[in-house]
Amino acid sequence: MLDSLALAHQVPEDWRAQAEVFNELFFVFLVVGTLVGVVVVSYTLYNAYKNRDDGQGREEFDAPQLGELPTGQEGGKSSKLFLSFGLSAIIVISLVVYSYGLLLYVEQGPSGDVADEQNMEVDVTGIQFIWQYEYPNGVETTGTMRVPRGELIRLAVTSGDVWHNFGVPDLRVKTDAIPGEYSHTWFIANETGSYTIKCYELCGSGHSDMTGEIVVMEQEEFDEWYESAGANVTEESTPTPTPGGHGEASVSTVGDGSASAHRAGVAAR
Ligand SMILES: [Cu+2]
Repeated sequence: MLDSLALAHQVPEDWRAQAEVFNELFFVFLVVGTLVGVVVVSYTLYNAYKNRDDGQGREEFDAPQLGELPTGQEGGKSSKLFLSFGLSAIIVISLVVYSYGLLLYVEQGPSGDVADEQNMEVDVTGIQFIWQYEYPNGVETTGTMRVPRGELIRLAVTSGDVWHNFGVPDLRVKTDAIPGEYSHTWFIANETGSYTIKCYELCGSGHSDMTGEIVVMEQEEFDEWYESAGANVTEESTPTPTPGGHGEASVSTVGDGSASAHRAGVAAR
């Protein structure tokens, strides 16, 4: 809760990290569950005390027999029944609607013009037993994914061999990595530092070593790294022109084009 206040100046107000959403869900369910529990247990104890056997016996009390439904003795019992069913229904339906709305947000991520422009999409590929990343400018890294703080990062996750599952517990991010398919997820890391990536699908003998790291950097620091890494890519991947004239690398062209398009939005902030 405090975190989200402190971060309000960095990202549009309706952008919330998945971790914040899940923390809120947990908090709301904890509070509502506790309140309902306290009311139910207190009311039960109160009635147990009020109707205790004090040796004086209430002769007019016509206790229901086994298999017989209580009819309501001193009136008002059926309205209590309706009240308790009604309240339960209201609480349960409200929770369902509320969590469904939040889970839709978790599925799709922040939307709107700002989110469409200010994001960076990283392709993630799981291969026995490493994680590889490809940035919009063509930079490819293995193991460590560098991202700027407070930025919307969209991930397109796939696999190069068997089923894997890309998960970052501290960012509450987890999605399948399946050959021939892309699973989409996203995250916003609001603090610099390092977050551990693990594989959550038993994928072979090296499964437990299939870890990686997300390094969250300050924007300027990231830009510096990104640009220098991008410059290397262009140099390295441009093949020496051959006499045949087919040497213009499509890799570097694609890299430059899509990279500047993506990064333009990010840099414009
Ligand atoms: Cu794996």
